[in-house]
Amino acid sequence: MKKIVLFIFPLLFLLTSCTAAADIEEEKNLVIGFSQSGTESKWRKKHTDSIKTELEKNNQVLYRNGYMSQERQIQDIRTFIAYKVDLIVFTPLQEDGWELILTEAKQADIPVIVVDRHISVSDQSLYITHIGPSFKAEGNRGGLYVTNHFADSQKEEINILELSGLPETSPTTLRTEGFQETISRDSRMKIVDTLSGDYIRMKGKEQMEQYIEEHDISSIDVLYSHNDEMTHGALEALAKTDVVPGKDIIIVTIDAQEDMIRKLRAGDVNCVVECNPNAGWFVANAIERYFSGHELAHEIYMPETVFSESNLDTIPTRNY
Ligand code: GZL
Repeated sequence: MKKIVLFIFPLLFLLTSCTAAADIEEEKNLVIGFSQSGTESKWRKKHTDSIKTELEKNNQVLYRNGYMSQERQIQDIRTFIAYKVDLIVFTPLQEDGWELILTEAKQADIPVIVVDRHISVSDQSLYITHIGPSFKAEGNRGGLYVTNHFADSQKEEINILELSGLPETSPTTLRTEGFQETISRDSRMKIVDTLSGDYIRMKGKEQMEQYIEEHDISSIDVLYSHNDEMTHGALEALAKTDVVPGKDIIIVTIDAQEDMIRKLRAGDVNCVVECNPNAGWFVANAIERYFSGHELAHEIYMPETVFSESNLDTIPTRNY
C-alpha cells in the first residue's frame, strides 16, 4: 500500500505541475504581429524596443519595420493576417489610408491595437484601442513655456518659426493646434513661417539652411520644433550664423531624447517637451486585459511632462 502512495503522489504532483506549466506556456503562445512605421529617430527606436521587449516576455512577436512607407506597412499587416496572428499592434506612419487593410484584419477576426499616431477611419470598430501621447497637450506645454518666457518682455512683436513634422500625421497636426491655442493668449505672438522637416534631422537642417539663406534669421525670436531630431539639424544650421541659440532665439523642442537634454543643460535650447516612447507596458497591459475579457477604453493616454531650466535637477535618465 505504502509503495502505491509513494508512487501515485509524485505522479499526481508531476501531472498537475505539468498542467500548470502548460498553462503558463499557453499564456506565452500569443502570436502578435507588430508593424512599426520606421526608425527615423532615437525616440522611434526606443518606442520599438519598449514594445518588443515587453511583448516578448509572454508572447511570440513578429516584428516588421515599415521604413516610413505606408505601402510596406499595409503589406506587413497583410502578412500578419496570412499568418493568422492572434493580434496586431501597429504604429501608423500617417493618418489616412488604413480602412481596407484593417477591414481585412477584422474579417479575419484579428483584433488591432493602434499605438502612437492616430488613424482616421469611419468604422471605429476596426481597432480595439489607441495607446499614445496627447500630442495637443505637448503643443500646449511648448506654447505655455513661450508665453511665460515673454510675459515680462517689452517686445511689441514676437516672431515664431515653426519646424513641423511629417504632414498629415496626428502629432504634427495636434502639436501645431496645441501650440497655436496657447500662444494665441498673447497677441504679440505670431508664427511667421512654418518649415516641414518630416521628423528627420537632415531635412530639418536643410529647411533651416534654406530659410537662413532667404530670410533675416535675426528677426526670429522663437523656434518651435516638433521633434528633437529636426532641432539637432536646425542647431547645425544656426551654428553657421552669429545667432546664439537659447539666447538670441528661444528654442522649444519635443521628444526629450538624452542628446537634447544635454543641449538643454548647456543652454542651447530652452524647453524640452517630453514625448513618452515607453509604450511597452501599456500595450502589454491592454493585450492582457483584452484577452481576459475586459472592455478597453478606446483611447489610452500615456503620462508625459516638460523640462526646462526650472527643473533640470529632476530630469530622469532618458535611455533614448
Ligand atoms: C510622436 C511620434 C513622433 C516623434 C518623432 O509620438 O510619432 O515621430 O515625436 C517621431 O521623433 O519621428
